[in-house]
Amino acid sequence: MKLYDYFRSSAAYRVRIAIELKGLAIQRIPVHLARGEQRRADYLAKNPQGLAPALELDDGTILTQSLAIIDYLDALAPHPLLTPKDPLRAAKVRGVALAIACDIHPLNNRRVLDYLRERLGQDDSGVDAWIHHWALQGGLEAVERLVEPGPFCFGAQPTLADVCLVPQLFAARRFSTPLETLPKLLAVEAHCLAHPAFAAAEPSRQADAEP
Ligand SMILES: N[C@@H](CCC(=O)N[C@@H](CS)C(=O)NCC(=O)O)C(=O)O
Repeated sequence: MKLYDYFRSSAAYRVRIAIELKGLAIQRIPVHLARGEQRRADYLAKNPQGLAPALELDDGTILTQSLAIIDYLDALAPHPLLTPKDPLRAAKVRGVALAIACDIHPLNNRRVLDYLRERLGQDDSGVDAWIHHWALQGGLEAVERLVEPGPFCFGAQPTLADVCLVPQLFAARRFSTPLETLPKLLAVEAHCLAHPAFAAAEPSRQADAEP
């Protein structure tokens, strides 16, 4: 299998964490988002959304969307299972994962920020205000209230919620979003980053990493 990846992509980072937790050997193919490689015809033929990540299976089938890819990996390699079997726990874990992946992350995506700058004429301070507002209010500040006693988001084992949280906090730091209102999430993040699988998936540890 091949993962179309970019070291700084938080959606791809989610998949890298899942791969590392499950101990899978998957080749990484970097797609340089800052240089626009996601919009090249050869990549669009694989992922018509022009987004990273995408997972190419050995028979050439392409899977898109990080959470769909992680669900597939959970079915393929269920140890550890990232979405618990128990329906109530699964719904809670998905609630946090989807809050991050559907309601927070898309608003700080590259193409959205480019649109704010290039089409709506926002300067850096306007774009920063947008990023910080949507990351925190009704975003990570709500997630702070949804997580349960740790050390992970939902107890003693990592789940899809942690897999989504750690990359979103990485993105928040990259955008200099103030995080002091999120003590529980920062404690979960510290615990995750001490785990070898989370550490191996960190952007700075990837072969395509740049300063
Ligand atoms: N919902 C998608 C989001 C994918 C996504 O937005 N990826 C970003 C990087 S984190 C991307 O490729 N951005 C390129 C762009 O906006 O042009 C997923 O979970 O896979």
